Amino acid sequence: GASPEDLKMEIEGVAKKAAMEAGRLIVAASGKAQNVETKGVRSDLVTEVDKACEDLIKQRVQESFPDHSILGEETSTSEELERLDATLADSDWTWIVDPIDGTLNFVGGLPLSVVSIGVAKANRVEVGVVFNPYSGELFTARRGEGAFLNGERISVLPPETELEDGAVSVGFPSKRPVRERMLRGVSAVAPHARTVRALGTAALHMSYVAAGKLACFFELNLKPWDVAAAWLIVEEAGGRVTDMAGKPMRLRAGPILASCGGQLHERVLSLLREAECTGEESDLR
Ligand code: 2AM
Ligand code: CA
Ligand code: CA
Ligand code: CA
Repeated sequence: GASPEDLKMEIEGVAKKAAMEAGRLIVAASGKAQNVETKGVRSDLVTEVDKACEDLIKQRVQESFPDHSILGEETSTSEELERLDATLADSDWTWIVDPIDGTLNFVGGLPLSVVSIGVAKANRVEVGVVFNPYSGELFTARRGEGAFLNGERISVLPPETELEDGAVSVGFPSKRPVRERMLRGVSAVAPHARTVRALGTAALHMSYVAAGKLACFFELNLKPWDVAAAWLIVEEAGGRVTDMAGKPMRLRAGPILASCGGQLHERVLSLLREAECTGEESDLR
């Protein structure tokens, strides 16, 4: 029979292929989406391409692993989300899929979106794949095996990196009160950083932290599919991922700080604490 390592390699192979297939749909339709719907908040959009990519990935998973579960942004119910930590406590493999991370960029025709596929067992992400179809950047990780960009080993910036020498990246949540809280955090951290970037995709920010291209990333109110894959990629690249109060990350996500670790992580946490930008339970709803 196949060893657990063989199974993880097989999962990674299927995830890579599915992400690259979805990536072709994304690039072909970038800036040309026809059916753009809002999901509650006016800036929270979904297109027929988000749905087509999610369907395609689900189909590829079902073909190869019919007994695996799938939690996708555009098809999961809020109940499935609430139960996430509990359902994954058993031994099921669960694919956590964001078919397009960066939908607002996709709709606006900005070439910055990725496909994010994290595959978890018993509450832990074991395989992570993030694919940027515009650049061809493919970030991958298997637990315990390191993190890779197009097959080359990557690592975060050295942990002794100072905030003054690091590029900070952030995202802006769609709900207004949460965005205002986020802006307080950005105001507190930005004056100390080398520079600040906001690329519109949490999974790409985190992957760039893993590759040492950005020192850190923080954002309130993220969802499991935004972070599952890149969480593992950052940790396998030697980085640190916590919530914005410094507590351990959970798969249900929420506020995230991903960084190269060390003093930079602690410094950003303390600036966020002073600015009262650490996330609240109500943000998750
Ligand atoms: P999306 O493009 O898949 O929706 C941008 O700041 C980041 O936040 C993106 O990763 C984006 O993912 C995510 N995002 C956008 N709207 C969100 C919402 N309502 N809740 C949680 N995350 C959201
Ligand atoms: Ca979305
Ligand atoms: Ca997303
Ligand atoms: Ca999405």
